[in-house]
Amino acid sequence: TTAQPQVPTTTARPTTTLVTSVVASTTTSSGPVVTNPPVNPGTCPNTPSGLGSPVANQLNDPFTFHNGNKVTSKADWACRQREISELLQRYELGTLPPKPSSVTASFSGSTLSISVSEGGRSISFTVSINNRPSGAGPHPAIINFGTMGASLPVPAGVATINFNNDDIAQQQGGSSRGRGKFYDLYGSSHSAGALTAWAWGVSRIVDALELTQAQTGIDPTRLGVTGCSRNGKGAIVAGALEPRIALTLPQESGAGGSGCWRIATWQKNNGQNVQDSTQIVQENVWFSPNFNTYVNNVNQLPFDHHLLAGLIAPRALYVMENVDMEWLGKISTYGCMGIARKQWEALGALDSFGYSQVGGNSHCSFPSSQQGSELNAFIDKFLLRRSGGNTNIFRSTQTHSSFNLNNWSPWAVPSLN
Ligand code: MCU
Repeated sequence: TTAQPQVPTTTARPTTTLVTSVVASTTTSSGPVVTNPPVNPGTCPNTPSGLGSPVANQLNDPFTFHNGNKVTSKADWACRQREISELLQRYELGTLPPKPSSVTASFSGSTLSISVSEGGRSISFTVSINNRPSGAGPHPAIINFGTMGASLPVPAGVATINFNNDDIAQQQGGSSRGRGKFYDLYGSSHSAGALTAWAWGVSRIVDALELTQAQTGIDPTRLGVTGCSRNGKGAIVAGALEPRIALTLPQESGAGGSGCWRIATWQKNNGQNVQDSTQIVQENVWFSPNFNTYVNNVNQLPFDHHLLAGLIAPRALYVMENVDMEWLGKISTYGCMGIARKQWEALGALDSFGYSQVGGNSHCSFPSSQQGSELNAFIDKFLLRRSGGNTNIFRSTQTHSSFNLNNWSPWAVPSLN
């Protein structure tokens, strides 16, 4: 039988989180460098086993540990993020393996080849790096889920890296469970769902970019990640699980991405045709099989996807949603991200958070109303590191008057230092 590594998140979080929170850029440009707060693992409380008390008609308090202690500082917040990651992996996403014992890379033409070995097994995969800006660089890049190119407009000055995520973990319905290069390496019964396997793949791309910086001219500290729809779910999970991603850009990710399970269930109970947890695990293999136990009663979960997003805070997140797509859970993503935003508020980092929900465009065709003052503002500030442009964005073209953000988040928002 295949041994399944069960590595606690506490060892899986790369040491790259051990950097200062918000510091001025040392490069020629003037925009901010925003990273996660420092982690001192020895000071983090142990996470009790078990689910804890159910949470109904509201979203879980980001600022209370699973053991009941309050989050009162940025150091506490870093510990709480480790805990949330561990809980998400345990009950929903499956285990994210730590960095493998060997990762090597080479770059030729536009192809970055990545080889990974662990426990006597090896895999290799390639990504293509396109639209590399001229000039010495180093240049920022956006990792795009899928081989077709980004479904949002990437401005000049930013390279695109096309990641064939289906090659790492398939998403062809139930029968594709455990198929793909991640499972060739870790075994077909590994607990990770496709979203976690893809995040692992993104981490290996970042490893490879760190190794080949002189050849590619890509700056591994200025990476974005994007994808639309199912691949948007992949983008937000990659941004959450990989702290070396500077800018996370999920497009129309909907349920299982920027939506919250509890709010989708509430919408469905109100007669709306939204994707919920019970349906999503039957449609595809995005989540761990462990999640199946909880999909009929999501109130048991010690998290929801506002806390998945909060793993990114205070790094930059710009969420794009489509108000015309009921299935994606338009109230769910609005409510989930409206409440997620309070984590950036607590960290004094609202300039790193955007949520924008507009309509008039078909699914995954990017609307121009989100381009100039929103997407470009985020890319300018966090990838091109230019100052200027408002990136404190929370808007929808619809008024979701049936949903009260504050009633669903009755807990206090501390000011963390
Ligand atoms: C929004 O993402 C998914 C959605 O979860 C599925 O239910 C639907 O079938 O496909 C969407 C998608 O990926 O569209 C390309």
